[in-house]
Amino acid sequence: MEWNTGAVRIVILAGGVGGSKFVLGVRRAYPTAEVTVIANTADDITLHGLRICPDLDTIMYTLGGGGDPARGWGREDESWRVMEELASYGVEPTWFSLGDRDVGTHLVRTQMLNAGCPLSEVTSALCGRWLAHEPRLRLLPMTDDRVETHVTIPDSEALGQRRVVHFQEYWVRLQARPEALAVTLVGVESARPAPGVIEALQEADLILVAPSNPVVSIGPILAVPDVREAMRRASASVVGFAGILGGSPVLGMAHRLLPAIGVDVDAAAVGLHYGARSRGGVLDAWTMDSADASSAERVQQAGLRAVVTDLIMRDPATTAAFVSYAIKSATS
Ligand code: FO1
Repeated sequence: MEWNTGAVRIVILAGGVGGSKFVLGVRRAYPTAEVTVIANTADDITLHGLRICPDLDTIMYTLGGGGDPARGWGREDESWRVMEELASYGVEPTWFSLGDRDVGTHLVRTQMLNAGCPLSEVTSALCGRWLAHEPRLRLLPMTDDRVETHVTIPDSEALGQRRVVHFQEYWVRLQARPEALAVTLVGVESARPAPGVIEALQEADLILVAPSNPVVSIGPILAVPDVREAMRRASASVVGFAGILGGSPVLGMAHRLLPAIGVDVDAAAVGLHYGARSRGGVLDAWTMDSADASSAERVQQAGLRAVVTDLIMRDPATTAAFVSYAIKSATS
């Protein structure tokens, strides 16, 4: 299929920081495509009375040109006066830094949620500001229902005991240092796909799984009931991209979480974890970096088309290059 003609419909499953870079590349590679991003919401957290949606905001800010390129999350040209005031009041937690401009987003979202607006409507309203210049780009939360990733870790106070922390505490306050004994997606069993999610997957010409964290970014999206089934039934080709390169994550800390779900920190292992549609999984093709070329055979034997290329997302043009190469290779 010629992907660069007219309104090809591309659906991307993505997390936050890595996901945003990937979406920028897809947008660059297919400027005329209708792109729907289905974003992870299990990172979401309520702090200081505000509902914070890191992956939605990171994608929204990055695609909208308002993100901080150095941090990869939050707003550019940020200030931290609100956090300074909270700290002066001795209010906890201070380990999760909310920039003053970012607080504006959380105030609008929290106000709309409290007025009864579902998260998908809130997201659409916020994107009215950020993505007005991108009419062919739609950002959907995976679900409007509350799902939160919790991590079980050893209790440093009581030997042999365990305790459970919110993903953000594990990731930001604890810097993913403790061993992740288990990862639980609280509420996912009763979550329903957000409006438009299933339809987008059914109508897609191409479905892409971004090189986001397989455990806490892509995992929750696939765990929302009916999403896996919609991907397996989709008429589109489903192409996944490894975020692990040569045995370690390109960015983030997937290596601290993959062991908790019994998956090796290895590009091929993640592809096999998602699985080939012909074997009950969700992928048709799995793209790995040249550093993992030796694993291509193993990926093919698992029923997947193995694509090997340079997967480092240095900038949108580089990402666009490997995305279009992978899609041509996977669908020809
Ligand atoms: N990451 C950090 O490492 N430290 C922070 O203080 C922090 C604050 C923060 C605030 C809003 C937001 O949207 C994201 C934020 N992040 C922070 C990043 C966040 O933990 C990650 O983007 C995702 O949750 C993981 O993909």
